[in-house]
Amino acid sequence: MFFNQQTDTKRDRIPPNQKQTTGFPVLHYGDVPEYTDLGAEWSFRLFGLVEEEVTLSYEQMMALPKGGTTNDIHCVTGWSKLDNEWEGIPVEEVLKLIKIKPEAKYVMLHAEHDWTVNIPLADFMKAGNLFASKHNGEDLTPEHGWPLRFVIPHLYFWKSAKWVRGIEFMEKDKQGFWEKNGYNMYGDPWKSQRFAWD
Ligand SMILES: Nc1nc2c(c(=O)[nH]1)N[C@H]1C(S)=C(S)[C@@H](COP(=O)(O)O)O[C@H]1N2
Ligand SMILES: [Mo]
Repeated sequence: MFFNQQTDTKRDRIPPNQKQTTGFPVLHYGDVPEYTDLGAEWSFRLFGLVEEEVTLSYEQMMALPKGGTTNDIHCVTGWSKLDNEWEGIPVEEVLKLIKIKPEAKYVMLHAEHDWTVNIPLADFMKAGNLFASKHNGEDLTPEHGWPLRFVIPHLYFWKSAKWVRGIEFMEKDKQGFWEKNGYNMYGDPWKSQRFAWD
């Protein structure tokens, strides 16, 4: 009646202690990688608990079937950005290339400069997860992860590795870069799982 339905619906999409932003902040540790020749400098490796390890060139990776996903970004530092459209390679298309050993229960994503992030395998395999090359119709910018970043819509945005270069399949959970620095092993924004003790 006296409230705006649209605004109210959007408010329901902002988790506890988050504020909506319309900008797109840039957050990461270290330098933005620079590439001059992706054919020579870039590869994507599937390794760890797999029957046979696979390494893809940039061309082979980009030739995989494409898909899209949308998400609301929730950054652990407190900003949320609604309605992001991502295009890229769905996780299931990448997983078709390997046979995962049954004892694998977690993945570690490996990014440029040895940056890492850990995710349970079941969460990693969820439909809607994407290796994205485009955001809102435009190629990713270098600072947002070009040429390829992971997007996992249901977890805090630090689990969405920029400049991703590989997937390691593991039996036991291990801390990635931010997890070693006190962040939560799982990172559910709706449960405010920001830090190790949350
Ligand atoms: N390779 C890499 N990916 C990363 C990070 C990083 O430091 N290195 N930081 C994470 C964090 S903490 C956040 S909030 C998001 C930020 O993504 P954006 O800069 O596109 O907003 O990237 C995530 N992915
Ligand atoms: Mo973050």
